[in-house]
Amino acid sequence: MGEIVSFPNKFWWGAAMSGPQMEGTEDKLHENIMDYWSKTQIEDFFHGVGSKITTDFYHRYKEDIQMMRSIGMNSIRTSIQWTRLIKDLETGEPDKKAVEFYSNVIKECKKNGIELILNLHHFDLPVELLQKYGGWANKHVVDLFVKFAKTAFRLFGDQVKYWTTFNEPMVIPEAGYLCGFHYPKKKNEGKEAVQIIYNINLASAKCVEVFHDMCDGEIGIILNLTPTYPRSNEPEDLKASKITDLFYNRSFLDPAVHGYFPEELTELLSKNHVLWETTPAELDTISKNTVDFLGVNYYHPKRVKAREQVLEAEQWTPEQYYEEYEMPGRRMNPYRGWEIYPEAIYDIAMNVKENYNNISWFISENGMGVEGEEQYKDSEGKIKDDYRIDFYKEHLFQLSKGIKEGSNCFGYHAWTGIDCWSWNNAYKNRYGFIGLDLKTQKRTIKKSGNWFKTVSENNGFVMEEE
Ligand code: BGP
Repeated sequence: MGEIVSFPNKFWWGAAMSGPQMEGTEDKLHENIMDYWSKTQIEDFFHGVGSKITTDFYHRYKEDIQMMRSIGMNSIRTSIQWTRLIKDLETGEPDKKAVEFYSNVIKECKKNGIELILNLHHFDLPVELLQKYGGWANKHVVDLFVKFAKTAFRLFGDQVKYWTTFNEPMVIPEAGYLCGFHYPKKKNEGKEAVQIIYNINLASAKCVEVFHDMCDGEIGIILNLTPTYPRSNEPEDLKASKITDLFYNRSFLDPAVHGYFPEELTELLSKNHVLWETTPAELDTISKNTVDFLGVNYYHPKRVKAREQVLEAEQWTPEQYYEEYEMPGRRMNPYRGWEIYPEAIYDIAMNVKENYNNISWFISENGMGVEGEEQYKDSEGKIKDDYRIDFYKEHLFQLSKGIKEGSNCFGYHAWTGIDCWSWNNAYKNRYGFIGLDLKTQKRTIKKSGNWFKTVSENNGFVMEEE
């Protein structure tokens, strides 16, 4: 007999997904940057699969929601696509067909007893706003986003209780403006990245403000908190780790929960002449409109060391303070190239408890993408993904430890329910509890899906001893 790993009453068991990765583009009046990128540079995408059809949730949402319910989910998150809901991006006027689609999704969740969490932005800026205004670097785009949010709240705010403003906002400047792996694929554009961080924080706070004026529910933000660990306790490594944490985690976490940016961060940016443009009125909005709850996406830690060589870059970039550190003996998921380190979930739980007012929070994404899962199919076509079950058990074990020590966590959402499209990896790595045959769109529950049902029903599981 092993250890019983249990969770609080009414715990959310479910999964996250997003509009751009699930729906397909049919009937959309606008393209987001991911649609545009995959249309114009399809060679960037694994096996040339773009966003056109993806998992066809636009047509199959009923079957999909029922299937997710059948494997024990009591809650799911998806996103409303700005490029689908809004007909006129300048006024925020909605499109009729889109309203019907999202109303139907909400209804189907209700019918199945599923708590639906609606997110407003999942990397899916309308490409026109990038081309016309320079995207998130421009505060006019912030105002247009708030118009979209208002439309969504007006239409669905009385039917959906839990909302989130952004999914992993840090990925927008990091992947799009510093590292160049998401569209618009810019590199080392430090100043622009910094302004984007600020503008998105402002957009999120403005949405929180209008939400509370218009609706009775709760609104949060989903952050990819990537705990940062230094190579050693030497002062240079500690400094590298501190700056990395300030920039990649705390630049969103502190304003979202405390209502202000960390002083050490603004000092550093200011010293380097890259501090964002701001006004006292905007800072006031940020300080008065903190989130009601927090979603935390966790996949892997970030290990860093002090730079061994000076970084030659034309512009300021946070990378000049650290280098990635490959810890000897680290466990890897070779398909995604991410380290597996479940203990970080416990560290996140303690950090939220001790430094962020023990705000109520949930794991909003956690998962393991694996390539070539067909090789694990049994004779009936079921994928025996024991590696995924082990991955989840280890992470849940750490989470339960944090909860036992008082961290205010109310749920666990995996990434993801049904295999879905990914940003340039397309369908390479599969994450779902439910497998997808891309040719036929047939869905088949994996072994992990059946396992998840038992975990949800028992509100826990037994962790066998090694
Ligand atoms: C998160 C995103 C998801 C999802 C997931 C898996 O960062 O919020 O949208 O894609 O990561 O990552 P990937 O698809 O890159 O393998």
